[in-house]
Amino acid sequence: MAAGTWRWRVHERVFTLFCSLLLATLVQSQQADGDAQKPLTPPNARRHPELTVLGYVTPWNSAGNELVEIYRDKFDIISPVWYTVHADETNPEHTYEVRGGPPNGQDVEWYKRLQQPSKSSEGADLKPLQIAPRFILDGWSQDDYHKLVFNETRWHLLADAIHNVVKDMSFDGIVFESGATYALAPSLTALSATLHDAGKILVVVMQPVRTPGERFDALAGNQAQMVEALNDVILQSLPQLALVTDFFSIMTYDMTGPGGREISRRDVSEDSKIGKAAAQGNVREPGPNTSADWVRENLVAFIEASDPSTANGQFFDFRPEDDQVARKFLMGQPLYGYKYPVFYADKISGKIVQPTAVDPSPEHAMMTGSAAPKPRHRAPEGAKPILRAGGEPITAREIRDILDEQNPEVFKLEPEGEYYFDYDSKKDKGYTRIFLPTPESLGVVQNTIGGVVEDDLQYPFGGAGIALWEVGQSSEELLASI
Ligand SMILES: *[C@@H]1O[C@H](CO)[C@@H](O)[C@H](O)[C@H]1NC(C)=O
Ligand SMILES: CC(=O)N[C@H]1CO[C@H](CO)[C@@H](O)[C@@H]1O
Repeated sequence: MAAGTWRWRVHERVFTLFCSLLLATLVQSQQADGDAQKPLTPPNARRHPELTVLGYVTPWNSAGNELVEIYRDKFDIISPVWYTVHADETNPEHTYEVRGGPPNGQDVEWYKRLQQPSKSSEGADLKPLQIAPRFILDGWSQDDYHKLVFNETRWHLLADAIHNVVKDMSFDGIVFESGATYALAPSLTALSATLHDAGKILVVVMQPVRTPGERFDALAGNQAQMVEALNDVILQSLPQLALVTDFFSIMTYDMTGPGGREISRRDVSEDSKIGKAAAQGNVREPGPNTSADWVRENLVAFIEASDPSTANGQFFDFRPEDDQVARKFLMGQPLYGYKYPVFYADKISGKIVQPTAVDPSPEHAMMTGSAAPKPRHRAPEGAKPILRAGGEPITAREIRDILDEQNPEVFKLEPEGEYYFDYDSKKDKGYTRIFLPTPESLGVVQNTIGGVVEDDLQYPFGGAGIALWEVGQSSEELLASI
């Protein structure tokens, strides 16, 4: 493997690691305070109390409800993914229809409990959480968007349709998502006014900007231009949206996504079969979910784009106080892993190569029978993993089960602090590579966000937090580390 990865056996040490990380955090915050008088940070305290934390919860990973209650002091805003908004042309009286809601009565009791102040098991006061369900525009055609954008009557119809639900259910606000939010600033201004008049908050979901960095060169001709054009479209809507939005939830997860990413041509020999296919963009490799650098680039891009004084050709009637626009950007962090079916190809010859057997490991060499460790393999030296099929998200609990069952070698990516491992899966008929979030990788991203926030002289619009997608896919270890 490349330098910067190290061999590490999770199975025996995973618990020790989590404990030592927690300990390291405690020691660090003590040192940073430089004040021996201060009491020890309790283990439940947030690592970054200055960052707003939003947690998404979905009906399809229902463990999220309970996890939110156990770790409720880790959150400020909870967004259950419950509502869809439809453009219903057949009924002119109700042009916009909201569907969905809490799946059952227990969900209603759950969110009402979270809206009340409470006490932790140690007797500490727990503040009420804000419940802001997600409303997503579902199945909208280009024509539906067009009609909304150019018709002020419809801005108010949409705002009222959503607000009626918020009012009836006593929510604290909403998270708004659509496929073309960058074009909806006027309509969102009306929605924001309606919600703010009622004391509710508006969180707006935004696509991240893609900054392929060194991989930019590898993108064929106008692909790079298209990425830049889309980035511009997203960022140009920011000055206006920033005036009416309480928070943005930036989708900085799925950096690599189900399709993997294009293999870097530098990594493979040009003359090989795989090199030629790579030159045409036909070979894809798995990649990490997110990276601190990418999150930082996004945060800085969004902060700078939302400053009205730097906005091109835009005119504003008023300039809000700086603190009104602070703490707006909640950077998405994945609480799930990603699972990619792979095979291995030699970087030089491009030939398919088989994994190297590494077991039994020396300390287990004498063990036999059912106690003996499973045979393990690692990616061969000088080979690259290539996607056999699309990747898919995998929950932290499923990852733990695979770790328990397979006892694979786990490798660390520097400097992200992200981990991955490969294993041979009978069910998936071949090798699978899994990228997994860890307390350490979450911590690296949060430190990065915290660092940008502290730099508020350079960025007067600075202010940020995190948006966790999503709590039901997470594990207790991950939530404890927030
Ligand atoms: C705007 O939308 C309303 C409600 O659907 C509709 O009655 C009206 O005709 C529309 N106005 C225009 C100019 O299309
Ligand atoms: C932004 C990015 O892609 N970061 C890391 C991705 O993963 C590779 C290894 O697969 C690292 O080398 C990069 O730093």
